[in-house]
Amino acid sequence: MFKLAEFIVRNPKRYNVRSTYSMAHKVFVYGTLKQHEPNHHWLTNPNHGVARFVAPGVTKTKYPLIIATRYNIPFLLFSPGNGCNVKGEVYEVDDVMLSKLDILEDHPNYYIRTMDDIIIERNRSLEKEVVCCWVYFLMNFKPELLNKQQFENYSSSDTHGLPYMESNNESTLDDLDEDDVFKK
Ligand code: PCA
Repeated sequence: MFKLAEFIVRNPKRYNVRSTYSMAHKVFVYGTLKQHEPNHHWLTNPNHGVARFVAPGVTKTKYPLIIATRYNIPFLLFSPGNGCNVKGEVYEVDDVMLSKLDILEDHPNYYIRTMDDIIIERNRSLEKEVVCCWVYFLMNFKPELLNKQQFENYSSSDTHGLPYMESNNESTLDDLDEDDVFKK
């Protein structure tokens, strides 16, 4: 039964259905999940459910986007008003994909997934729209992280020289100690 439902969701035109329920979540990604970045394959893996690119987006509120830990992981620090209006990409995802992303981001132990306003331009029409999306933030972080270099648009291979390090674990965060980034 589940397999049939999944097939219908993946082939909505054939069955003349709109899969609005299962694609109910919008996620804004700003780090390794973006196109051409090291974890983008999580969004395209058919075993992870469904993700559909909606548009490039930018956070309505400014936040510090930093790179930290020995694995050079990008983090959006929950410090509204500091940093930049951060650039990223908005995706619509189904329940299965959202649960897979939560595993990668170790939500709610490491990143915390929170709703936030994202500004997008649809169909290059230049008309801006604000959409509410899930975003993976670091909360309760060490204040020293605010002294790190802050970015507007993350890329692992940028001139900062801090490329993201993969780990053998499903989530790289499994290899880290919590006190690497969190307040004691
Ligand atoms: N992955 C998530 C959060 C940070 C990261 O590397 C993202 O791309 O939005």
